[in-house]
Amino acid sequence: MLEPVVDPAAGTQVMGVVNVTPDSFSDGGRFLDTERAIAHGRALLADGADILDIGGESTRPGATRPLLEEELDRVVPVIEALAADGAVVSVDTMRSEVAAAALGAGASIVNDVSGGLADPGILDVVAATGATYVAMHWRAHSDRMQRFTAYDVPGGVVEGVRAELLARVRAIRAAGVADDRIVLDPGLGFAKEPDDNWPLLRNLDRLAELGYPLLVGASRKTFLGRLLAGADGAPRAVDAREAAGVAVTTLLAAGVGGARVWCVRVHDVRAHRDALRVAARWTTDEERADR
Ligand code: PMM
Repeated sequence: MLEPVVDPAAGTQVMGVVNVTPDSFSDGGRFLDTERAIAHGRALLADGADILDIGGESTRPGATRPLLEEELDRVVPVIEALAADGAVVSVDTMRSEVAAAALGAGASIVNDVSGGLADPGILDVVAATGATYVAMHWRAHSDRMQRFTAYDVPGGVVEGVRAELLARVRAIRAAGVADDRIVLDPGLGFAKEPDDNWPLLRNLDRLAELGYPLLVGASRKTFLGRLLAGADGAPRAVDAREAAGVAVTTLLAAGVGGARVWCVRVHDVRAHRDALRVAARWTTDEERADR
């Protein structure tokens, strides 16, 4: 059985994103994609990542799903190499077969953006192995999730997400996953209008009340692109949203959402790590040692 990954006493963890998806600028095939992803993971470790999140399925709005075999071919060799380097590895998948293969290859966390809704068998894999399980709030696959952005309940999106996550917690526990292996995630950008993400960030305490550590993925998301839209209304480009994501991390670390966040899932690890260092130093009384 795997040991739990979450140390409640540790500071905010940084999860670096390693997307293993085909590079449209290269015709080098699978080998180059694999090598590039491994090199990227090593660079994120050097930048201070605590965890590497390795995924072979894009979940950006509108994305279509890869075949199972494609997803396995993408992630397993990358996980093997980075786990052999000693990295704490998370697999970003909704499929039980991929979760099982990833755990066999050295991963210790299953990051399931569907919270067990896409393939309920994934919960049995997690329970049998003792893996840590990140359950994100989700309503539908990415090619149609933006049709499901209505939260017609008292309290709106915050209470809607809370209730739906609580239902997932019940299913996850019923499958035999231990409480100290469960992490919850509000699922920023998934079946949410851009303006829905802000109340979720502002009211993270409502999700923390469920009693599990929280993971938040704001990095490079559309809602930040919309916030930073130019005068013509066009959203800021994906690769120019990092500073806004770092601001989110800083505010989370300062507890502005009313809750401590266990982990942030980010692309530019060094920038977010720096922000967390500032926040930690700000709140630690080491004045004497400095003089
Ligand atoms: N976002 C994406 C993918 N995986 N996993 C978790 N737990 N939380 C997220 O917010 C999340 C995720 C999509 O973002 P990307 O396309 O930039 O990786």
